[in-house]
Amino acid sequence: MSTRKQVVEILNQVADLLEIKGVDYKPRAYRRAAREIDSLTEDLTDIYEEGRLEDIPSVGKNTAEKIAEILETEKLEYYEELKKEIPIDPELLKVRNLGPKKVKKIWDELDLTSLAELEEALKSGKIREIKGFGPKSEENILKGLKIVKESQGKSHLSEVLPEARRIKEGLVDSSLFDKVSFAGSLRRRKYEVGDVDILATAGDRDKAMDHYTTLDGVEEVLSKGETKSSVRIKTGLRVDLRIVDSASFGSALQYFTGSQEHNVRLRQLAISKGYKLNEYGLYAEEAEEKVAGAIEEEMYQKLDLSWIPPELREDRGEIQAAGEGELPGLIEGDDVMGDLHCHSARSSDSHIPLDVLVREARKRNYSYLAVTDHAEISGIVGGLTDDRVAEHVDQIESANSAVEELDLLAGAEVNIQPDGTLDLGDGSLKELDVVIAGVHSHFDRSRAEMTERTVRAMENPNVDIIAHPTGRKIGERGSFDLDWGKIFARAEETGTALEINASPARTDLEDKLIKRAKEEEVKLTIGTDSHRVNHLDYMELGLNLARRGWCEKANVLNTLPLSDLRAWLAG
Ligand code: DGT
Ligand code: CA
Ligand code: CA
Repeated sequence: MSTRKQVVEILNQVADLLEIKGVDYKPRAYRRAAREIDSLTEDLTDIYEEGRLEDIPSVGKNTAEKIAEILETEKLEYYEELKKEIPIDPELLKVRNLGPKKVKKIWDELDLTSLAELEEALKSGKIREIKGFGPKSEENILKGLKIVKESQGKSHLSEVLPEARRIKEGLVDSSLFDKVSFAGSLRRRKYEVGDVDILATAGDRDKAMDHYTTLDGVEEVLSKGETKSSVRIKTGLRVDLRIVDSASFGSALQYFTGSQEHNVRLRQLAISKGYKLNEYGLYAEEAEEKVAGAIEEEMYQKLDLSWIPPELREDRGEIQAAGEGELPGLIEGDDVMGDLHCHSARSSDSHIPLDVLVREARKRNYSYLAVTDHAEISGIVGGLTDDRVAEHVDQIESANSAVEELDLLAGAEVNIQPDGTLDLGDGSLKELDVVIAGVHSHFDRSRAEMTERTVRAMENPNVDIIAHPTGRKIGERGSFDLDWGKIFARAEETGTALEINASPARTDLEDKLIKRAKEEEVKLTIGTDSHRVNHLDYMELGLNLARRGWCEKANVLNTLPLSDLRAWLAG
C-alpha cells in the first residue's frame, strides 16, 4: 500500500506536468485535491477501503480513481505517460522563480531537463539570452537553485519523525530487542535529517536483523549484516540499524548521536584527561581499563560533565557549559500553556472553524489559544479589516464564554508594509489581545530597508510578536538579509517577542538565531501558524527548535500562566 505522502506527491507532479503542457483548469484541480489529502486527519487507506474517497473535498470521481490506483499499485499510469511525454526532472520545478511556464520555455529553447543542466546553462549565460529572462531572472534562478540543491537528500524532521517512530515501534513490539534508541541527527532533533539512525541491543542478532529487514514499509534492503543493516523505506528515507553489545550501548549511543563536531571536541577533552574514547567505551589509557560504556550518562560523568541533552550536541559551547554546571534546563512539552499563532476559517486560507480550534486546544490541555487571523492582505479573502475587528473580538468573546478552562485570545497577524506601517490601524490593534506582525510581501528590499521595516513594526506599541522573523520558506526562499544586532537590541528595548514559527515550511527562527536571541534577553514565543487542524501538532517541532536554541521555560512567553501572559501583552 502506498502512503498518503506518495499520493500527494504524484498528484502535485501531475499538476506540474499538465501545466507545462499548457492544459487549463486541471492542474488547479489536482493541486486542490492534493492539498486536501495532505491535510486529512484520518488515514487515507481507511477512507479508501470504506469507499469514501469522493467524500474528500475537491476529490471527484476521476481523481478518486487515480488515488485508488496509486494506493493499489503504488503507481499511476496516467503520470507515467505524462513523464514520457515531458521528461523533466520534478526537482527542476522546485526552483523558486521557475514555475511550469518558465520550465517549459527553457525546455523548448535549450532542451534542458535537469538541475545539473540548468546550472550549466546559467553558468554559460544561456539562460539570460532567452527572450523574457535577462540578468535579473538569471540571478533569481541561481538563488533558487542554490536553495533546492542545499535541501537535496535531506528530509524535514516533520516527515521523518512519524516514519521513524513507526519503525522503532515495529522493533520494540517484536520483543526481539532489549534496548532501542534513535541516534544521529534525528535524536538531536535537527530540522533536516539525512538518514535515520537506530541503535539497539538484542539477544539473537540474526533473528533481530531478519525482523528489521522485513518490517512493514521496508522497500529495499541496502545492506544486511550482524551488526548493521540499512534499508530504504517507501518514502525514500534511509534507515540504519546498528546492534551493539549492551556493555557498549551507552558509548555507541554517544558516538552515533553525534554531532561529529561535538564528538571531536569530546574526544579532545577525554585525551586531555588521560582517557581514550571511542564507540566501544571510555578507557583509562595505560591500563586499558574500561571505565564507562554501558550507560551514556556515565560517559559524560567520568569526564566531569553533566549529561548533555542531544539537542545541544552541536559544538556550540555545550561541553564547556556542562563542565561548569551551566547547561540550561531546557523547556519541556508540559511547560507550554498555549498556542499563540492559529488561524480560524474566517479567512480563505485557513480551514479550521473556531469551534474546532477550541476542541483541539482542549484536547492538548492548553489554558489559552490565540486566534490570530490574517488582516486582509492580497490573495487572502475574508481577512480582518478595520471594519471587521470589533466583530472578530465579539465572536472570540462569545466563544470564550461558552468554554471553561480555556481562554481564547482575540488576535491578528498583520502584514508589515515596506515602510514599516501595518495593514490595520492602531485603533483596531488596540482592541486585540495579541498582535503578530510579519513580512508577507515585498521581499526584495535591501538589508537596511528590511531591518528598518521590522524595527518600525516593533516600535509600534500595539505589536506584541514579530512572526517568522527571517521570512524564509524552506526549499523555496532564503532568509531576509537582516541586521540581527539591531533587531535583537530593539526587540529587547521595545519588549517585542520574536516568534519561533513551528510550521515545517518556515522553521523560523532557527536554532542558532534562537540561541542568540536568548543571549540578548529577547523574549520568544512558539506558534504553530495553524491553517489546518493537524497543524496544531507542529508545537512539538517548535519545541524542538527552542530546545536546540538552548531555551529554558523562562525564555518562552507561552509557558506563562494566562494572567502573567496578559500582563506582558498589555505592558
Ligand atoms: P544526517 O544523517 O546527515 O542528518 O546527520 P547525522 O548526524 O545523523 O550523521 P550520520 O548519519 O552520518 O552519522 C551519525 C552519527 O555518527 C554522527 O552524528 C556522528 C557519528 N559519526 C558518523 N561518522 C563519523 C565519523 O567519521 N567521525 C565521527 N567522529 N563521528 C561519526
Ligand atoms: Ca543520520
Ligand atoms: Ca547514518
